[in-house]
Amino acid sequence: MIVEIKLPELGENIAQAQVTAVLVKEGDSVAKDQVIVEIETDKAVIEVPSEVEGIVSKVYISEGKKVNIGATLISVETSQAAVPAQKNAEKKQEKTVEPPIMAAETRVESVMATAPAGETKIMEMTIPFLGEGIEKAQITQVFVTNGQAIKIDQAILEMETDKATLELPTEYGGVVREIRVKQGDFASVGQVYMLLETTEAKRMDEIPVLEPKKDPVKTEEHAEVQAANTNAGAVQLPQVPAHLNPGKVAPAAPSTRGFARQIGVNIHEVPGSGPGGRISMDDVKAWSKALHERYNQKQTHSGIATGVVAEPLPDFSKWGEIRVEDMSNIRRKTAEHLSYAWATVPQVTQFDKADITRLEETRKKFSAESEKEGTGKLTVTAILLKIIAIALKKFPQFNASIDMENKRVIYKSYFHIGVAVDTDRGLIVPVIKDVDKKSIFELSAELNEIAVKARGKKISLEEMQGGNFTISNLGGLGGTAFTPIVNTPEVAILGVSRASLEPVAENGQFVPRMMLPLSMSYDHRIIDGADAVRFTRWVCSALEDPMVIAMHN
Ligand code: CAO
Repeated sequence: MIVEIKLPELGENIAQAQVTAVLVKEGDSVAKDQVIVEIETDKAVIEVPSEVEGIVSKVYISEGKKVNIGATLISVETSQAAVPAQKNAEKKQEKTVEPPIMAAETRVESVMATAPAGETKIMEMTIPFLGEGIEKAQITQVFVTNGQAIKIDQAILEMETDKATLELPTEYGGVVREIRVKQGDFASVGQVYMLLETTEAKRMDEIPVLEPKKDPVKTEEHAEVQAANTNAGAVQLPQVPAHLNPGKVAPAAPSTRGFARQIGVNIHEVPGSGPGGRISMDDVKAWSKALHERYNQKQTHSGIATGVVAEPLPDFSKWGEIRVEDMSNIRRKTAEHLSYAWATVPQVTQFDKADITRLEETRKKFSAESEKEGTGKLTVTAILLKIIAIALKKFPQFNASIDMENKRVIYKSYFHIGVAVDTDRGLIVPVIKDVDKKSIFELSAELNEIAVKARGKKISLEEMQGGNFTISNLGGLGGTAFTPIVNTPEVAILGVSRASLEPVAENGQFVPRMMLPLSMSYDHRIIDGADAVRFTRWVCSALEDPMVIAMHN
């Protein structure tokens, strides 16, 4: 018989929800409790399970559509006698005692409760794979204490790797028996951080479904990733599947999507091994590992020798008192990255000065409006973001990367710009995406937002990737000029120092003008000195006449 699966009650005042992923299609087998649809309300992403097992006979919804509570999502042809009357009664009773919102977390718990209860045992919880090339992380916070009851997906630790700060959720519920790390410790991947008393019930996304129908293409892709992991000699990274549309929500649990985001993996690129291409945590880890292996192989093949034998340090304590501290992960990564950039890129710095007297008048006028609108104060950095995006369009070799291994230049048609942010943990460079498509007000709001996030350790690895060019404005602090280091694999970086009033000769007389010093470092392998002058001059001309932005935008 046919059973219609409807959109359940989602909570008070929620009349409808948007479909973000349809995980089954007509003809698919579904198991009872298998997630069939993912929807989003203004409060949460919710997974809707099938109430019965059978074959999907019709799908009434599609991604992006809004559906009302009670609307039929799919119908399932089942051999069971529908949902037994007694079960219906139980369900009604459940509804009166359970909170109406069937959030992902609530569902996990309910699956745990109904999963075959195993014996209570003590499990050693280990630091999982944290991302490409990351072997250890510093524990910056421990959220739980001995004896505390915890739920699946609850954050246990906050850790700082050399790339980002991330929260480690538990994959099992239970009671914390022993916490083996403390704030400030460095913990290695694979190290036991907690003993957990648990019934070892399986996670929701690990519960096997009834004979899942596998998408043959995706299964092959997944096999390639697995092969890449085990065959270090011949790493073949699977092609990004063409049908994956980054605009859509990927078929993965919110916790899996969050994990991918935290370790800097684009979830849309990950081949899912589950039914209907559903992506598990293990799929994300396998994909990230394959990317890392390819990266390592490229480093070996490119034959770039950056290593210089380190001179041994003298014993400084011979000359006075000293204090020795481990480098933080961010400091270590910055040191490694900048050494690499300095040693491998033949870089030159072009200096110039822009007369921003007129721009300052305009900026101050609009800054008041911007603060009134709640988008924060408008600074020269936000205006420079816009100007640089236009300049990158005019000078494409500044919006490129060099592939020395294949002797190619990669030109990018998107305009993502990094902004160096000074934080108490060191330098962090979040990336503002699609700068060319945003207004200066929008850029100002985003700049304020990412600076706050970076300083509050809330920036994810994904938000620091994909930049084509970097702006480093030290002018808020002072200085007349500096030579920034190109942030590889980008090919240019703009350093900005403090604007000050200077006497400028005009019609035989000195007049006071507000001058902004610029220092643009560039990769001389792709950018010639004359191009550097043209680029920097163009940036100055755009700063000098605000109409230039309007004319070229
Ligand atoms: N000249 C003169 N004044 C400047 C200026 C400049 N180049 N740049 C900013 N200012 C002013 C601002 O207008 C603001 O003035 P008010 O307080 O009077 O409004 C003040 O300095 C502070 O600005 P800000 O720093 O808060 O804002 P911003 O948008 O200009 O910069 C950010 C944001 C994140 C780039 C900045 O805060 C920062 O962290 N800079 C350091 C970057 C860094 O460390 N680079 C080194 C990397 S190594 O190459």
